[in-house]
Amino acid sequence: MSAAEVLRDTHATLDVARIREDFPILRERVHGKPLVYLDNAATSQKPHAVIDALVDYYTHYNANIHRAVHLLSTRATAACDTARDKVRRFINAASTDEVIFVRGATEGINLVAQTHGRRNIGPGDEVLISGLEHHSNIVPWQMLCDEKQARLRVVSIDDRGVVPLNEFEEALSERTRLVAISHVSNALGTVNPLADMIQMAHRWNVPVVVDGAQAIPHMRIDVRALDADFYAFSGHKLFGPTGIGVLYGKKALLEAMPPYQGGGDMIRSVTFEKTTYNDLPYKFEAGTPDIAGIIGLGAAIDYVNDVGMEAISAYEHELLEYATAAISQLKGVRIIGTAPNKASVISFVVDNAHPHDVGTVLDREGIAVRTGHHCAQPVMDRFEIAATTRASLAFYNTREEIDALIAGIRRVQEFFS
Ligand code: C6P
Repeated sequence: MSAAEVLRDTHATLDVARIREDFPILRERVHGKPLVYLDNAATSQKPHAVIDALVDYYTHYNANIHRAVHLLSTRATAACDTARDKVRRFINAASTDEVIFVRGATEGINLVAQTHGRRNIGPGDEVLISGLEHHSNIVPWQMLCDEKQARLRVVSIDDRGVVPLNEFEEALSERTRLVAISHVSNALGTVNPLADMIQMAHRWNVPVVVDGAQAIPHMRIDVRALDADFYAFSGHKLFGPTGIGVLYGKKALLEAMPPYQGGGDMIRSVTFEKTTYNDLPYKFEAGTPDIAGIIGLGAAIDYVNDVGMEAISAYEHELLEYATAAISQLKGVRIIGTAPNKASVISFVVDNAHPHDVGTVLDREGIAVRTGHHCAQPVMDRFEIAATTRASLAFYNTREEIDALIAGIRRVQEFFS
């Protein structure tokens, strides 16, 4: 089905009024106004299905996993196994061995840096990133490069917030040992042409780590179609709980990597002389995992599957276009990040008003946006600004909420004129 067809279909299938009833928080009032939640890139709201899954676990079968034969423990273990398979199917991984539970995208990227990175990167080698990256996909590589006397090489973005593909290709060389790239920028919303980038890197036999934190809630991810070597994301941006995330890795790469942390569950046997490690995926999951988080993430995936990812993408695309057109018409407001392919994020600056003040005025109107550098300071530097106001969308947002945002921005302008 073409995007246009999906879009037409969406109006019939994506019943946003009905969907909103699944999210109890959307009925909250803020400063006496109905909540307009446009901070979904920071964290998304949770449907009843996720909240109920957490309550159900803690109420009926709270127990540690992989450690006991009693009924509660076997039930909790089975629920985590089921959730891991839900993740596998959601991202189309070949095996559950390739799905590592971590705390979030940040921990997933650090895991790769500290294991694969420390083993494979040496003096003079290069790690290639882009100018779009979140601090989580910069600092771990900086730390690694400092330790190994390697070089962190950056492909700059253009005035629209696009990573020029030719410059990306030219930056690859026999010195490149790893590429780390975001799928979608959290500060600008740019969607990178990931499949092309991965192909280019693979021509040099360079593995690619994808920061998928901002892509996973908005588009169908197929790690095998992308041929991604690693793909990290956070559950809380996917309508699941905080504290749980996923690192996908190709099995051969994960098998060749040393463990990240030592402790319970990641071992097969321990003596004071020698420890042998567990099989994948447990080799990378030391200690009691976030059991409730894993179960909640599984429930979030079921929920998203029920709504339908294609319908979500099409609806959000339409909403983003509506919001972009409306904001573009406001005099004295400049959108930062005008890539032709964007997802869910609109960053903007308002003349004569600091983004924090914009955020504060909008908050008084019940509108939640994020203001600041969005943990992407180099992106702000590139545009020679300190901060932006960022509205970020989810499939439960509506055109009426965008209208409320526009009215809120007008109020900001009145305030600071
Ligand atoms: N961005 C935002 O408001 P964690 O904190 O591990 O769940 O996700 C980190 C992360 C990594 N990469 C990208 C592209 C991200 O957007 C984020 C989180 C939030 O934009 C909080 S800073």
